[in-house]
Amino acid sequence: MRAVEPTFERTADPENLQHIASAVRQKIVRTIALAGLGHVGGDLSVTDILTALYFDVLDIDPANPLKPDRDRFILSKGHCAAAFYSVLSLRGFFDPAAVDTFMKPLSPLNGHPNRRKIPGIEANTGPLGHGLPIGLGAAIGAKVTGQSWRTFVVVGDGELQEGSNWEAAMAAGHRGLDTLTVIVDRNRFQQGAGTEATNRLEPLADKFRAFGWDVIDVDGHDVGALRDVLATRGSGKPRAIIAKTNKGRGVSFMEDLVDWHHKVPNAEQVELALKELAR
Ligand SMILES: Cc1ncc(C[n+]2csc(CCOP(=O)(O)OP(=O)(O)O)c2C)c(N)n1
Ligand SMILES: [Mg+2]
Repeated sequence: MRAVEPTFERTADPENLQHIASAVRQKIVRTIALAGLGHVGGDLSVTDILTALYFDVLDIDPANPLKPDRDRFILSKGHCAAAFYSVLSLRGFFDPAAVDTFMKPLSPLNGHPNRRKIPGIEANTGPLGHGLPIGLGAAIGAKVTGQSWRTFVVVGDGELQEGSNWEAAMAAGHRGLDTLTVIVDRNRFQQGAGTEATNRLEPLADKFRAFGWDVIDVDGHDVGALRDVLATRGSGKPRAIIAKTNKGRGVSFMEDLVDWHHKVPNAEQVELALKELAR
């Protein structure tokens, strides 16, 4: 029988956060290898963002996932469910061992997150382009009821080619929703190619600014910098954090290679990846 997997407490210490991110990455690689399916490239690019949010920034309680004044988090790039489940379980929302059932028949841990099946999930995502509109609704709800909890949405960069994002961005700017933060996982790749070759996003910061948003650039793998920027609140405007990341971050033979969007590592590659990630 396998040893009980440790979970981690909330921490503001960047070194601790880095240690947790490394554990999350190892769990992602093991999970995807076991399932024989998944989106390892985007999972490894979003890991530090999720770690900063779940292990420090978000006002949440794993023992009471629906506490009314919780911060709301939406992983709009729902194909990165293996990263989300790894983080939620290591934060204590459910047993980390359950992640071994990812995508197995009858498992609640589906390929895309489902709020009816897993505690801590706010919105069902997977079809790209819906997380920001849902987050907009949450932030409007907070504003009209005079509540101060925050809403965070993580979107993929390729995902921003969906027009629904820009309708939501326009409405959020118009309403000055300063409790709303979108984090763009700017890994420069989508499913089969680079974003700029497919449907150019740049100048991305200027686009958000034109819609009435504040924009902050950050190294999306500097977990301490991420926590610092995410912990501060905006004033009068919604915030877009453009997090510069690498698809496949942390595994030398996956980094910045679009093939690893949803390729699955073989046994030898898993061993090598885990060795690199444990450093
Ligand atoms: C509406 C919609 N179209 C297509 C897909 C299939 N799909 C899944 S992931 C993906 C690429 C997403 O790229 P990006 O948003 O950059 O995500 P990341 O690089 O972080 O994996 C696509 C096209 C989808 N999930 N939803
Ligand atoms: Mg991308």
